[in-house]
Amino acid sequence: MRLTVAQAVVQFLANQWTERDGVEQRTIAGCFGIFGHGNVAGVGQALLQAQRTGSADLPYHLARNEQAMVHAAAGYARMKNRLSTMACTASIGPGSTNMLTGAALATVNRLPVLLLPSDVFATRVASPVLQELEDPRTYDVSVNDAFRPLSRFFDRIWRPEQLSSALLAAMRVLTDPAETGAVTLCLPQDVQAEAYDFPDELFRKRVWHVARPVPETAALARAVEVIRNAERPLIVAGGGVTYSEASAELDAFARATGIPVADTHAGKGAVAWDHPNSVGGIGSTGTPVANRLAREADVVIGVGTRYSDFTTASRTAFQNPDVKFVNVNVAAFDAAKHSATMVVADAREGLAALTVSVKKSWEDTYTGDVAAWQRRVDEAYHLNHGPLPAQSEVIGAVNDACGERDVVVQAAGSMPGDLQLLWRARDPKQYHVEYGYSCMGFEVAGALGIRMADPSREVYALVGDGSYLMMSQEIVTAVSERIKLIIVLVQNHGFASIGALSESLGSQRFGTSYRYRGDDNDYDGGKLPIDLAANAESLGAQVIRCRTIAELTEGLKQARDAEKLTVVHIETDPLSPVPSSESWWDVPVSEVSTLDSTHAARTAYDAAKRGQREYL
Ligand SMILES: Cc1ncc(C[n+]2csc(CCOP(=O)(O)OP(=O)(O)O)c2C)c(N)n1
Ligand SMILES: [Mg+2]
Repeated sequence: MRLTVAQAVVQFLANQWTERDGVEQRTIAGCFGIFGHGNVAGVGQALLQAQRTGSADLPYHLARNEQAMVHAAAGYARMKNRLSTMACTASIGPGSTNMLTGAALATVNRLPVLLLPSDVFATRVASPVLQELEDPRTYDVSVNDAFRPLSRFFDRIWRPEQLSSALLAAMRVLTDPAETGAVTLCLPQDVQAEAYDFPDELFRKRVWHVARPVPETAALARAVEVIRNAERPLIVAGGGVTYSEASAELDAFARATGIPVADTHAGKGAVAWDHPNSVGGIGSTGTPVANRLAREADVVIGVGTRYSDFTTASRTAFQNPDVKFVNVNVAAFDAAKHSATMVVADAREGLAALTVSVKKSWEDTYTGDVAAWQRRVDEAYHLNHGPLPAQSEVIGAVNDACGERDVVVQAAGSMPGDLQLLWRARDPKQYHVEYGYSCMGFEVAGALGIRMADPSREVYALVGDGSYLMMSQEIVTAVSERIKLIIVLVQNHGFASIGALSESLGSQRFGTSYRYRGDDNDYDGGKLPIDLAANAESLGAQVIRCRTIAELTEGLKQARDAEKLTVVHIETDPLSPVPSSESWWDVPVSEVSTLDSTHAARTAYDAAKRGQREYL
């Protein structure tokens, strides 16, 4: 089949399918993009031809920022439990490097995205072309080499002959649950337009079976032995539980054994918040109940978790001197963490096979505490804080407004921590907090991808003013695509999160508020005359301005009933209180300083650091 390289890419992608548990879906459901001279006549022409002639089904979605379109693809992929994702085409130079942050986010979160950055001429006839980086030491480098460490598979298609094997490798990595992440195929702009006789077989329908690796019998026996002898076991449920759709198996295992289930950001909702064995989030932003159980645990059963520093409270969470880990994970890399007894397996298969016949009345050790904790959550939801409401009340109002299956989206600021602590998740796909890369600006773009992945669910993006100012332009994409989102814009004039962190580390909230520069050369000169609600309105959103929680509740109802994208704006008190996690996070404080505040923080830091340990 004589096609250009770009036409062949489009033709190929339209014929890729994933299959798990007998259900097939498109591996690449569509293509986000922004055109420039690097891709307009190559990939752009191929997408146009596919659309006009119906030769290939790969719908095109014009984004407003390349970083954001990768976030949208990542949100889409997470919502689809990594069984389907989107491709992203960008022009050469800045268009492509704008995708780097998105690539990192996808790879850190183990989410498949297919990136097609354009690249400089393979023939070099016109070098240096517009936006080409010149390296006097070699002509074999382009800005796209920056994707290498961020990608789980990276290739550059210098010649059409290289395309087939690269495409097949890309699909294998995207659909491998242990290896998946950003996959990058760089397409030089001249090669995109170059014709070649591709073999017909390249374009046949291909089905990529997404594996559910089963545990080795001997590994299971070792794991059962450790769990059987546990006195204070604790389950840590990570994102792998949700991706493998193992909620029923986790529920059965927890009920049968009575072992408490704590969750990470990616695992929240794997069992519902009011499940009899649920003890809420674990780690730096977890609940005091889960963190108390973690401190005492002698056996930690990590399922589908990569043990980030937030999960382990920077390795202070588990304080039992004899603590042992049993890790069920599809990736050996994660299963091996903390010298665990490794069960390398799909979470669902692993949990189903883990039959431990001991049941002690472990429930007695935590159900009372959980009930008391839930009363504290109720209080935080209804603080009556004033004059401006507290963020915890906003979270409560959104939690009340959310239907069982609706989705809340967040990524950075003070909200991920507050959500991990306070959110009551009822469905495995409800809590979409991107806390692997915690990337400001993910929220609106991610929400777009999430709603595209499942239009049957309302999507609530909680967006801080910092995140909003960094990247909110995908509101325009959503408006133009007629995709309804509910965006709750939380205005607190700067970084509540980093402000509080700064203060706790002796840095006095330096440089963390969005205010006028004042007399003492810091930003304490009063609120800025900015109106983010008006900004959102100008981008085509319907906007509801709320001053109180009662107004917010009403606004959220209206937003839910609305047909079009709605921004609900509320100002909150950045200093409002939240219950403590009774945990720690390692952020080093200056060892020497002429400031008393830093000195005091360093003393506290040194003391906390003594609780940090290796699990060997
Ligand atoms: C892209 C990016 N830059 C910087 C940071 C570091 N950071 C984490 S939270 C935060 C402030 C977020 O402000 P806002 O969205 O207003 O949330 P708030 O802290 O007020 O809740 C910053 C700068 C980040 N996570 N991501
Ligand atoms: Mg803020």
